[in-house]
Amino acid sequence: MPSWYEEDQKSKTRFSLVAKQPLVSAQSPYQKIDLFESEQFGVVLMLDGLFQTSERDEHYYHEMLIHPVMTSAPSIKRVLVIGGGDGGSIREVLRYAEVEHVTMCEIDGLVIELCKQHLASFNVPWTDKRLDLRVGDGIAFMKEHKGPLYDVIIVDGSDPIGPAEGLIAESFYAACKKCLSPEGALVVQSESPIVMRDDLVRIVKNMRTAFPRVAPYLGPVPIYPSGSWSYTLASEKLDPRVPKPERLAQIEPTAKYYNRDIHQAAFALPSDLKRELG
Ligand code: SPD
Repeated sequence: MPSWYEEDQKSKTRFSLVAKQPLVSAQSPYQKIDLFESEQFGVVLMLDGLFQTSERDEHYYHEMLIHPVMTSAPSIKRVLVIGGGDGGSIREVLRYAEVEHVTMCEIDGLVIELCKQHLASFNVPWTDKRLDLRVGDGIAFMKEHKGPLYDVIIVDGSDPIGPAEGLIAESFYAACKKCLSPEGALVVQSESPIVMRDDLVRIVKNMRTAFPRVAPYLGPVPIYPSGSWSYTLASEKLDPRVPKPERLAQIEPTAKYYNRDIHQAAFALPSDLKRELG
């Protein structure tokens, strides 16, 4: 009998992947963690019944979450990643020679440990000297942070249900702004523009309460509901559609999905979404 793993989206739609072999099913203090070897996407990570990442499609998500902001921000010396326990986001951030310091704050240490074991193919440079890895609540970290400001903040959170709901609140974006340098930029994953459009619209509206420039953009992620995903980049005045050639030159030769043309095209939005966002 094939074993199916199913993501139920608010009891309106279900998306499924068939497993060759279950690997782990664990309950951490924060969430249910499942890892399984799928037929088509290699090892897949699920949290609380929602697909997070897979060996075969992770590059679509991580390259598009990270590179538009990292190639366009004025400075990328100090970077903060909230969430991202599988390590794909910090791997992409650490590709840039200009990056001097990365803080990663992930709430669930068990996610990190299990991903190190079962998603070793992500090749995350966990021992890079520039990385300051913290296990803790990203919302509290942001509110309590008193140290040097960050040039870039990246929110690689789970879907905004339960504890992750705080990651899309107006107060969270205000806290991000306080931790950013005046020319800094924030980028967040902002859900499916098709089946979670209400969430995307709410995220953009909440970000606009803290930042004058808010730019959503799109890309494919095959294992996420609807296959189409959004990200939103916010700043005081950055035009994120213009990547810096010297940064692109560090990334394009090895990227699987991201390049300059994809970067620029990603900011083109469907007409109905443009109207909805106002
Ligand atoms: N529906 C999935 C949203 C997941 C966003 N985070 C994924 C973590 C990958 N690093």
